[in-house]
Amino acid sequence: MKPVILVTRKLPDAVEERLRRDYDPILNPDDVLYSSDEIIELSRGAGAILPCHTERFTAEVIARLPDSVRAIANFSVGYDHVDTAAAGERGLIVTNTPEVLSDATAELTMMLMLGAARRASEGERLVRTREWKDWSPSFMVGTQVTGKRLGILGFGRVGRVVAERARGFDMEIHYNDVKRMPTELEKGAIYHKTPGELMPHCDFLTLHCVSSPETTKLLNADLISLLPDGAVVVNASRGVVIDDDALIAALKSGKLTAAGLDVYNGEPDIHPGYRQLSNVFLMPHIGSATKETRVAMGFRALDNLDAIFAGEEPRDRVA
Ligand code: 8YV
Repeated sequence: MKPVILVTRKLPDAVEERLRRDYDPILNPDDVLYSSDEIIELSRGAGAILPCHTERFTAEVIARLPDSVRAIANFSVGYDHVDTAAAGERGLIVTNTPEVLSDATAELTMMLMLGAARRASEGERLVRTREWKDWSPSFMVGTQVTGKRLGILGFGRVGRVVAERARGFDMEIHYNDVKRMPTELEKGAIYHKTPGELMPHCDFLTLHCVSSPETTKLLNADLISLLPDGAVVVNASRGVVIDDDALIAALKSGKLTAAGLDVYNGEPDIHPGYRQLSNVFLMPHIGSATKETRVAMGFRALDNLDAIFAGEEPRDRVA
């Protein structure tokens, strides 16, 4: 008998095809957003759950999962929506999908950087609303990206691909991470021991750290005050890394020129302050949203499930 897998969201056709071939999947063709109670109910008899970051597995939810569930194979690289300690205690295997989304997320990061620096939101609005009437040498003047210093907070897989792409814009790369990377991964990037030491070197700052108690509200008023005046901040990691009130205040005061954001505290119900600002370029959490990447994420989650049901150690085990 094929193992039963609860798939919480509608996945790409190729992924669902492979699911049907190798498993007995409970699919969600209408892509309904399930409540925790529904997930618990639907997973009765399932051997594993294949969720997205939209489903939260708190300690309480994990405790109520049916005994049949052996694994949570996430369709995401981030797994802050799963209480891994509670999962570990219960003997649940948890996996994620690293690497396959680094290129797509780095592309989106470049888009945020360029969009924020070159005032993409304002420009697009002017064209769409027919408010664009004229041209002048001072019209829609933004900040140049080429040749600037880029600070990368979190020099993991995504951060390093961003560095690679930014080198194409002749940017000077600076970074901070918990430890210094080997020279072959640094490729000339300049290491700073603490986030505070990194800040003064960032004409542009991009955040690529994982969500954790240590990184919650890491970019706060103190850290922002250490950035050069007029810096641009970009975030395609997790919203929790930013103290929204502090970022909004800095964007209002002119301390920061602009920001480009793809992820938010409480998304999709974001801090209302962002909507009022013209110097923010806002995207709806689409870092990994390319056809190629979404299929690769699904296949990677299935590779992990294949290993688990073959009694092997899955490649991307995080708990
Ligand atoms: C996904 C992400 O859209 O993988 C992640 O951690 O944030 C995004 O790329 C989402 O999480 C899919 O579940």
